[in-house]
Amino acid sequence: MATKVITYGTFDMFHEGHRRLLERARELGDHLTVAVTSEDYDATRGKLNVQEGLMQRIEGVRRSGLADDIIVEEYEGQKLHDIQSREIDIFAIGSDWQGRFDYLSPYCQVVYLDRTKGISSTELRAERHGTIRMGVIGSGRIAARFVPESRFVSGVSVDVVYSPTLEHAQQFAAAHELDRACGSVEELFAAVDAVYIASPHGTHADYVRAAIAAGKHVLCEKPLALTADEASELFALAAEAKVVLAEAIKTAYAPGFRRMLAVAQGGSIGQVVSVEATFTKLLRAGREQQAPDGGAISELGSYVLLPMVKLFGTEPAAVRTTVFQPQGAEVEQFASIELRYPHGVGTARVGIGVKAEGELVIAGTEGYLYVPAPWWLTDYFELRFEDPGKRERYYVKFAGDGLRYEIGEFAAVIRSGALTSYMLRPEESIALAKMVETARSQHDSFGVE
Ligand code: C2G
Repeated sequence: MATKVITYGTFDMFHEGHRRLLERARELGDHLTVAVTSEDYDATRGKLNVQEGLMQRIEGVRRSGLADDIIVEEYEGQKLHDIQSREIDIFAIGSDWQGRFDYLSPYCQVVYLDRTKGISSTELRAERHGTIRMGVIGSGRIAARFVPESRFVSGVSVDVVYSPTLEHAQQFAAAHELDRACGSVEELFAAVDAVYIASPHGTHADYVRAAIAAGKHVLCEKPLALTADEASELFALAAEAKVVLAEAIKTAYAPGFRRMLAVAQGGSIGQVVSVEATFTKLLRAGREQQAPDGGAISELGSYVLLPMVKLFGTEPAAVRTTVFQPQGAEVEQFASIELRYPHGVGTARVGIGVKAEGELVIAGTEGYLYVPAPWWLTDYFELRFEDPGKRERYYVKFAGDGLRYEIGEFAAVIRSGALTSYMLRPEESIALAKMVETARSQHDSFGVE
């Protein structure tokens, strides 16, 4: 009896990594079925930036000459159906999915094939079909979430990492199947088109300057800079060098948050008068608890100030901050930032040693918009009115942990040749830096005596 193998994928801009995967899948048996994802299915599973239509992607697979049969994957759960109805013996998939398809093992053999590392760096530039090669600076908590999320963005390939401690970079590269760990930033710059900076706050600006000087596009974790002057300088450098500089405030790029802003601005709640946003995280020990760059404001301020900037603008008439810093703590644990604008007020609360309800309330002259915690991962919100029976509910997909949306927009902006994104404009990032700087300077704390 012939051994039947099946594999699944988007196969956008069919490349060397895809070809090698199909070759090895084929060698596992006598007959290979390749299932190509439909546009709808990619949308529901949160795959972003797919460049080619279904027909073109099928054509790419067909031209490889490696598939005996090509089918379309249209819905969640289809794999189980295909395997049973087609009497499949082996399900093969790349190792970036390690463990994720073990649930199929009662029905067939599940094989994870090593993904091709650094595929885009081994191909000639012209042959890369516009794949954007990215490198990661930093190997900590956020960097670790970035790599798996990047795999959901078609046309982006994260292949290299740099960390001042080479051993950490090597461990990171091994854990995330990257091509290599770099011993210097220069080595990293030489291997990529763009960088993601996920290093400690105080080091962001220097890495951004170095990356821009090397002609690389930059996606930098928030806060991009801790002062408005520094943020302005960095955006000016990027504009001059004609590279994209984007601040990675993931909420700004999330479909639910953008939808929520559009509803708030669309007049359903009348004129917006008040915005209240809270974000707290219990971060016991670590860099966030250390002076001079840690503290609730620098850690979380960009998130809670974002809706203010989006709804009221970049220039508050006044900012007033009250912070709580217990004796013995190096940095503030909680802060309440009040902003006055010509047409409204904002209240932003942040905490790294305090837990509170992380909700967002946008009050207008006709009603209010309520986003339950965690509002910064917006996937649901409600419109509420004087009449409690009148309520409108909105559900918006938020896939994975949401980093893919900022990566997707960053790549789309690079590809389009534009240098900035309307989702978070340079002047908005600069305004956020200014608010964070002002709030931190108003550190007349009351604490435990
Ligand atoms: N792949 C690889 N090496 C690369 C890139 C991709 O081995 N450098 C593999 C992937 O692991 C996958 C296949 O090529 O097995 C297709 O990759 P994609 O087109 O990115 O599709 P993917 O999102 O992995 O879809 O139902 C869909 C499947 O779950 C996988």
